[in-house]
Amino acid sequence: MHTIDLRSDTVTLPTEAMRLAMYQAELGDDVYGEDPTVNRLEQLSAERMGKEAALFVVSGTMGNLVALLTHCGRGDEVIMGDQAHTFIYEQGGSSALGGIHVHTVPNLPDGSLDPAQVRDAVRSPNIHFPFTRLICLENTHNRCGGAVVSLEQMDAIRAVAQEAGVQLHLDGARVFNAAVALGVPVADIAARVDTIQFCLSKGLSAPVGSVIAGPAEFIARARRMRKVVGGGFRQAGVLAAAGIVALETMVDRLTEDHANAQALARGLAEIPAIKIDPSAVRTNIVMFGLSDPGMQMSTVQQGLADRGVRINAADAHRFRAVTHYGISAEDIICVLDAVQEVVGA
Ligand code: TLP
Repeated sequence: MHTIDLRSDTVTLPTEAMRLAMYQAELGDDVYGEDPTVNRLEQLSAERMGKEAALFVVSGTMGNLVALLTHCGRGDEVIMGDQAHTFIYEQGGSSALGGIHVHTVPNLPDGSLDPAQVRDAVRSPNIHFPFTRLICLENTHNRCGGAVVSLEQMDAIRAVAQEAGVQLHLDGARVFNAAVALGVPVADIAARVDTIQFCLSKGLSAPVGSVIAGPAEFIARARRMRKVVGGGFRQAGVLAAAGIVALETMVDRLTEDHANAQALARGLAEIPAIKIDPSAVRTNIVMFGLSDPGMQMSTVQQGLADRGVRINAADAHRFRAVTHYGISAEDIICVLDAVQEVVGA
């Protein structure tokens, strides 16, 4: 049976061109700064982001952790959305390993933060309070259904950060999806923040890796932080090679994933047992629920799995389906047939 795996865009496999580039990659010891392929990926990433420098890391989680550890010392505070991936899905790593105090403000359903609430959350100088050092945004926003935070919404938070003398970091795990959806160069998004973390291993289909980009002085300190969390990864050019192919060849095709997500959302909206707002689907993530509260999500998930369709539950009320390289328009038709069969039964 052909499996249609919509659990995440992290399940993407490297392309032929990536495998070839990995095989042929020129390598060296990256801890000595001598892996030419890693150096090329870092330079290309910095250029694409419009930043001075960049650092290759193992994962998005490591990228956010290293960025937060570099921005904040023990007892410093970071403000982020209460639906942020960094808050919910990264084991509280910045608190556990860095003693960083996380202060959340509610995410709005469109993935943005209310500038007034962020301004109120910034601490005034007072012996009772931690120092606010950093604000984090996420674009696209995972738990808000792949929502795209607009440049204007980012500018509003940037203004708050600048006024408060606080740095701004972006969890841009899917920032290329945001750029494609907004129709702007990714550097226009990165220009709104001091530092950014983006993933090569999601929609861009590289097997492993993320990149942090920012000022050269920040990246030099982040490189030390990456080492101390075990991220000095030697002949990493074998992975960076795939990342270069990802950046050079896999960005423009994200429009296909967005179109497939749209088709899935529109199709689901026609099934009475499914609860979905197709207009909320902007990129490659489709969140949907069940109209009948008596219907068990686990039963539906299993029914789909039995038909070769894999999806995850985002929470107790919503499924998440993610389109990606390897999911075709025909697959979407099969998924809709399977959903119809399972929930219509
Ligand atoms: N998200 C994964 C899971 O961890 C939930 C997924 O399947 O979506 N920031 C954002 C916004 C992310 O969505 C993710 C991964 C990360 C950071 C962490 O990246 P990795 O998995 O590379 O550590």
